[in-house]
Amino acid sequence: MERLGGEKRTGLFELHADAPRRADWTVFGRVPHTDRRGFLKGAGFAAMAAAVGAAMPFHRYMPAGFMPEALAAGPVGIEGKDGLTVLGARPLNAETPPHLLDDEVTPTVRHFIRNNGIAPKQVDAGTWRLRIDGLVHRPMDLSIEDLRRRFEVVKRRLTIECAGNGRAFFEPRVGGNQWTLGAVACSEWTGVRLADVLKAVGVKDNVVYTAHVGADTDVSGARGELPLSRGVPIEKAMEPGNLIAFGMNGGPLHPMNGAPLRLVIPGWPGSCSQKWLTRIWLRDVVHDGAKMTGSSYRVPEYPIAPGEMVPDSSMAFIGSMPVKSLITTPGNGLSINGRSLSVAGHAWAGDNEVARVDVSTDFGASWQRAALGRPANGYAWQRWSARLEFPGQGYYEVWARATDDKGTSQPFAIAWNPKGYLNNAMHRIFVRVS
Ligand SMILES: Nc1nc2c(c(=O)[nH]1)N[C@H]1C(S)=C(S)[C@@H](COP(=O)(O)O)O[C@H]1N2
Ligand SMILES: [Mo]
Repeated sequence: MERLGGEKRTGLFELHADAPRRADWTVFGRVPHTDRRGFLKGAGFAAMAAAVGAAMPFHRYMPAGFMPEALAAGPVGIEGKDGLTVLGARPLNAETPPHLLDDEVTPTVRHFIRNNGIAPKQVDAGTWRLRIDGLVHRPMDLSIEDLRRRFEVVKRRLTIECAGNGRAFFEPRVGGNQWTLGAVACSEWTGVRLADVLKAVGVKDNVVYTAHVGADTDVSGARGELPLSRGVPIEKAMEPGNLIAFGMNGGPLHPMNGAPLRLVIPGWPGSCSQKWLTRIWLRDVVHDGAKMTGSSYRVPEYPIAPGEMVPDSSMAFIGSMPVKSLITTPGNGLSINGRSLSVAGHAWAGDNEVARVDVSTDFGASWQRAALGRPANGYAWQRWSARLEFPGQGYYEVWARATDDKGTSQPFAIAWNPKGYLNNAMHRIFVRVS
């Protein structure tokens, strides 16, 4: 099996990911003096058969520049991950099908991956350094051991959701990773409080924003270009829920989830939680790093029609993520014989808490209140469950709707916005009863 994410990504797949046209020529040959692909034969034929797992009887009908589906999605696994759907290989992005997110604490193998660039190849937790500088009284350069020794080490279950989760359901379609439902996770993180470290360095009075720097590199390979560098207002940074994390679910961080050190800033877009963290810079202006400016992580200030464009000046910054829930049991499309069914899932609400979850089996005509657990700690998602009774056989949909403690509920339909953020429409699954 070809693998991504470790150092085992080799052969034709890697070539396809890095240089699709060159991969094409390698396999198919190249029509002399042109950029056109030749025909699959000889060594190319054998290489393709090896890569897709069988000889290809109809290879001569394959369109030019065509990547076999088997290479695009099929036999690609990610080292240390299980069951994730790969949306893209370079940068690597992969989400988790909802029924695999049923655990109260998301196992590391199921935690989604959202990379804007290329992860650092060699990381060493022993020599890793974190610099905290800018407008501080005592700049610091800390090893992970320093963090452990100097600050209280805590364990917290923290929900991270990508702001683009649900983008795939936008109509009209918008560019970017086509996340469906699974760019969310609640792992148990071990680390130190960001606030404790900021207090130790002494944040100056004129600081308004943090700026986060990681060790990943731009896909173009351009040196010094950060694929992502976000920050948060200093008030948000000082909240005790934020961690500088070096542990994940009792083990190390997965290489694609930011090993050996990352921020976890729960409740806000996942992009605030810088992976492969090397520097926190304290600034007296709103940070203007990669994906902080223009329309990035912004939604229109006023309601717009789907497809309508908005000037950047009328786009508002996203802070807290909206209330949302997932049905993780059962999976979509179950057939049952009885008349009743247990359903369960999680709900979360950005900086807020979830106050209630309701479920419907009649397309929202009536609702039944689900049992809802308290969060294990602030910013952990909350478990909900319900027992459903169906009146007779047929096709049903189960809808789940969470409401936060401010009284805001999930909408039926998507509030369309140009960048495809914040889709917290209700999750629906179908069930056939016979
Ligand atoms: N250095 C770095 N940190 C990053 C990113 C990145 O591309 N580079 N992606 C961000 C985004 S957009 C999200 S949603 C979260 C996802 O965290 P995960 O990949 O561990 O699930 O990481 C954030 N931290
Ligand atoms: Mo994200």
